[in-house]
Amino acid sequence: MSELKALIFDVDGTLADNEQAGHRVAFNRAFAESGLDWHWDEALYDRLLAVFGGKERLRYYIDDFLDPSEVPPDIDTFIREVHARKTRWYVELMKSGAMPLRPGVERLIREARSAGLKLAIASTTTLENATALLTATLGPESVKWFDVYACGDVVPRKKPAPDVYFHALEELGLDASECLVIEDTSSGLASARGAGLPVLITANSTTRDEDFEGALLVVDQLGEPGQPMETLAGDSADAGWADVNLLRWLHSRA
Ligand code: XBP
Repeated sequence: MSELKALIFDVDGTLADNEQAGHRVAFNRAFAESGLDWHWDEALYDRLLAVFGGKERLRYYIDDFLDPSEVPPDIDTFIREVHARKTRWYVELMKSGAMPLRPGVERLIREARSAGLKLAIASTTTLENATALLTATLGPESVKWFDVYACGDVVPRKKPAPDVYFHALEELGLDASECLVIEDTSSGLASARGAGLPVLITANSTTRDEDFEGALLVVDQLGEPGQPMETLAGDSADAGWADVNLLRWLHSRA
């Protein structure tokens, strides 16, 4: 394995637990603003998370959960407009400071920067949403800490297709063997593995029972001194938290 030169982070569920408390809330506000009586509760949203991407998720809901008589006429325009409203609500929510980063995320990002590693984002969500989360949690300067943003519609096929990770690698100018990905879902894992990338999984309450075969290590969070992570699969060398040394060691074994 080559030397580790970059960390590529997924956003939703990996940096923050923002699907239910962020994206779902923003969708519901966009529905109300659009004069729709739709409401996605937590249980329904868990099912809708099977499809990645907000616009794709809306289409899935319309196709599979609505009666044909309820389907709006110009569906492409409808989805684009509702999703644009949802993005505005999501950014507002982030600005209100409602969304903390998961344990260990800020520490690891700062350590990686000090160690001279490049940082990248590879996410299904929009660039606006990714930078709104970073700005709200780490400050506006943090947006520049990331060398590459591979986000949203930059590639036509979203995760679990590998396209977004191929795109991130091209923009980084690095080989897959020089990077490590941090993801939270089996679809994200499949996407990164499809691009030949080694993956550390930081599972969350929604994803912890998914199949993470092929990940270097599966933990329940990145951990902090005083708030150790739990190893769910793989060898963490008894580390209590994921730091650059642990990531280098994992990477060398990939
Ligand atoms: C997670 C997602 C996203 C968000 C919605 O992506 O599936 O679709 O739920 O985001 P990732 P948008 O794990 O790759 O960050 O509405 O902006 O598409």
